[in-house]
Amino acid sequence: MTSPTTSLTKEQIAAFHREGYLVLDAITAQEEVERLRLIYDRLFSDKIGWASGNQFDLAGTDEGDQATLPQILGPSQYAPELKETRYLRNAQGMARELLGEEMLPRNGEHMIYKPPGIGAATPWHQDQAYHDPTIRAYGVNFWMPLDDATVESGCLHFVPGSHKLDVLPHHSINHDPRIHGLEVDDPEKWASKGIACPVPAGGATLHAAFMLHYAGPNRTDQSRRAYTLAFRLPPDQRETPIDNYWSRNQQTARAERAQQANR
Ligand SMILES: O=C(O)CCC(=O)C(=O)O
Repeated sequence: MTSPTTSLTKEQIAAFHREGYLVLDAITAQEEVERLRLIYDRLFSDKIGWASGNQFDLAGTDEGDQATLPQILGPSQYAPELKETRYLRNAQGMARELLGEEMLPRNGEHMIYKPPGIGAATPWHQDQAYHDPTIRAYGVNFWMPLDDATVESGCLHFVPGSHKLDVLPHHSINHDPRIHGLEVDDPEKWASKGIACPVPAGGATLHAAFMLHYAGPNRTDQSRRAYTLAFRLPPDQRETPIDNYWSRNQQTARAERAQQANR
């Protein structure tokens, strides 16, 4: 069995900065993957975080019973044991190797689940399209599947070098402002340049903050569970904010629940 990677080689660091992504066979131990699957399944089956808008359907309007792309933001606030994982320790160390000592101590995290047979595609997008349009925040996302991620089950695809682009225009999935998930405009242009990155359970892909990426639908009868950790450098203020009309125009049930919860 492959041992977990705890640090990156010089070649991997150079490849990350050149291409914008890396693939690792193992970032944590299989025993931890097994423990994480139990926590993950509980969070989704109990709809933890739904009332506060932290759990929602990334590809839908939250109206039906069955979400096709459920996502949880900040899962460790509901399962504090997630703050003590080997995955987090290893990712933190490698993120520091990539970003340097300036890296912010607090990391972001989310989980995206593609249920067997019905898990929807995560369209081509840049993570920065979701974020504050007044700043430029460089960083790295670690994406660890808890099941072997294949092209058929929804592994990530990247466009090499696209992390050097600024934020491109995006729109809500299906051009429906009730849907939280974003898609870059003209996705076909990028799809033809995408490289699929299958990765075993407990392995990881790493991608830079502006990277164009995609994950296909889950066409298998197995779950595709994935857990993302995000590390950032202190942001630069932009002279001119991005016009992120795609987020301003959204009216999602998730945002409505978050507002209610904060009242
Ligand atoms: O898990 C997925 O389907 C997409 C993940 C992703 O886009 C991310 O974590 O940045």
